[in-house]
Amino acid sequence: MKILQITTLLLFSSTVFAQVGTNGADRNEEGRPVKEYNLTIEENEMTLAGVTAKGMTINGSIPGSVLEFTEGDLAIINVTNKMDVETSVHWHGLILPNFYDGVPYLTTPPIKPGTTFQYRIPINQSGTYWYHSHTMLQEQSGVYGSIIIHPKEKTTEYDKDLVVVLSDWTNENPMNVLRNLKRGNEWYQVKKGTAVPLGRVIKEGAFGAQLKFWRDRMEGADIADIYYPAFLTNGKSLAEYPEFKTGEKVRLRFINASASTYYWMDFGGGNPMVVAGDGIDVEPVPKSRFLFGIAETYDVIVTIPEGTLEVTATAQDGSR
Ligand SMILES: [Cu+2]
Repeated sequence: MKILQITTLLLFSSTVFAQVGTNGADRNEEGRPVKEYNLTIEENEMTLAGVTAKGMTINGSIPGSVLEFTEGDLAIINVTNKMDVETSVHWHGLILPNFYDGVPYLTTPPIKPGTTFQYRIPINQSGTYWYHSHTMLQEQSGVYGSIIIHPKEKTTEYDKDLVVVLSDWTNENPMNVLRNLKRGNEWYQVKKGTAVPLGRVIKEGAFGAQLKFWRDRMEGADIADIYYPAFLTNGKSLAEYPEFKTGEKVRLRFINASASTYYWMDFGGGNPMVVAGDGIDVEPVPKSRFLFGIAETYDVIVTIPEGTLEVTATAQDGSR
């Protein structure tokens, strides 16, 4: 069995991405091929990686649909808001008319409950990008998805594509998370087991440092502020792709759609070559370990070995 296995470690869950209503044949007045997608955002209770929370889904899933285009297309994206709060979609990394940038009250009107907003974006670039809500803390609740844009002429040799969206998932109301952070208490450190009892601080002779931390309102272990009960790879704790064959070159399009998590990416083989960063082609560079920041994208071509290739994403604070 040759399996490409990507894991953020934890239990299990459902839903990958689904593509919707595409239309490759039509052309607009300028002669651009028109590619149209319909995205519906609604509130759904979701169990992801064994953790159930009130989520916000796109076409019923987290992450939302993969939007696939070719450079030169006209993207028409109809976003319907079936929630009882307003929403928005920002197209992260796309070069587009300002009016469609999706920042509510700044560039684009918010999408009111029960309405549909149509985005019309001429696609003038290629690469791996993503989209997310730009309203309140909706991104943490699940309003994000991926964008793939193929170049007019192929710039890189590979056999297949796979989008890999990483994200963090909490069963807390994101507003409560923010409130806890603003209070500057140690709630999440206690949950992670990184809070140090005062007795030990004094015993180690670190009381002065602790006083300074308190004065600065800093937590003791501050690599990551929030405790997450789950991290997701395409909506799962363990995502497996048995469809790839030994010797195939697969372009993994990694997107860090987390609200608050950096990951260490580790490749257990496959001669990983980084070929793009944030959508832009780079001189291919071999890398089997790198730190993956929030909102970044990296394209990595791997060669499927005999057996299983495992890629691991570990939260920077080591919590999962
Ligand atoms: Cu963004």
